[in-house]
Amino acid sequence: MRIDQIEIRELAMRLRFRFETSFGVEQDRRILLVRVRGDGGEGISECVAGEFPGYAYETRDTAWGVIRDFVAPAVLGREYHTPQQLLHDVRLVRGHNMAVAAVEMAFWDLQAKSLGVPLWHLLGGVRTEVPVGVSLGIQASAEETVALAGEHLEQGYRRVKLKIKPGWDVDVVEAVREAFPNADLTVDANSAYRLVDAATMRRLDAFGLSYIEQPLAHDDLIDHAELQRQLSTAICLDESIHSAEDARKGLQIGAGRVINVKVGRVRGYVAARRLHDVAVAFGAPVWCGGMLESGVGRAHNLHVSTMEGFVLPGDTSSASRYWEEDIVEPLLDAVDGVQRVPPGAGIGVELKHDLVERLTQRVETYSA
Ligand code: OSB
Ligand code: MG
Repeated sequence: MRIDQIEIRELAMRLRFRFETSFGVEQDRRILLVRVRGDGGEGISECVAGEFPGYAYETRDTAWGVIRDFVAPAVLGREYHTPQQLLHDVRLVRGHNMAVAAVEMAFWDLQAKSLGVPLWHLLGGVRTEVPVGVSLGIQASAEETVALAGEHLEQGYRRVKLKIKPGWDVDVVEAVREAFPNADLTVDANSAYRLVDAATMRRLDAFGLSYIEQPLAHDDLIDHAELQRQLSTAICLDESIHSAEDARKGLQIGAGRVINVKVGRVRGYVAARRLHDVAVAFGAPVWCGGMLESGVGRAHNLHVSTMEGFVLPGDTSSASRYWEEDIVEPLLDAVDGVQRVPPGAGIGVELKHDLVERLTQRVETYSA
């Protein structure tokens, strides 16, 4: 099909909670929606670049500029039968994976819709129900964290992930573990530690965590491998993995034993599926990470989670946790800790157009 038009739209949405991590605090979110039109149809995706470059160097503005100046000109007016052909035309754009992924993912949605099948069919998914966990930000006290973890376990979440940073780690994990001896618990440091902090990480071994997510630098594999040798708990890599090749190298040297897959971080579904296949070959479980998405990104996350190797609960919790009102129908809420993959064609959700218009801050359309 021929790519006729690309639209980028920025929405202002406000989270129902303040989300604090080792790299900052977020509550007001800017959501970038990308639409790709061709053959009379339309595909949509959400670009997961943040407002502040604290998780990755990309931001919503760099992503906007890269799509406008480099991705759109390379693909508009071109005829594609596969996403691989589209990716070939943007192969010289180094990095900026979240920007490239947004266009690639919208193309997959467009293709699935034109075939009248759910996106997960094209990905070769094997399940329509996805067990989910929850990612809890840094709270004001350990007591509040215990209470919040309890509420979410009560709601059926299959795993609770606690954000940690130096000074907010062993004590809070100990308190939550003591309150919930059998819960599936994990922590995520978002790169806040260095190898000299290995003693603190080793203390976490006492709490039976399923993994410690990205303890060390965002661009490191070597020190993670050294740390993993010193730990019994598995390390899960997030920020350090930008491709299937990164996953291969990380697993080969033992930098971790689990991988958090974010389709945007790795440049799209083609790369995510390749990464998934690498992880399966190494016997390493993967799971779908979250970036505080609206229903568009959340629906995409549910589709990728249908692939066989996604055996651990993802950060794909209920939309109504995040938003007073989400921008899509049907509402993507978990029931008893399980999200059903929306069964419609493509990503299976429809935009609430009036609400989207009201939330829109800017929109630009590029045509062939
Ligand atoms: O490290 O997984 C992360 C949110 C923003 C940036 C990075 C991360 C996160 C989360 C939240 O952990 C997951 C979610 O609920 O969407
Ligand atoms: Mg993470």
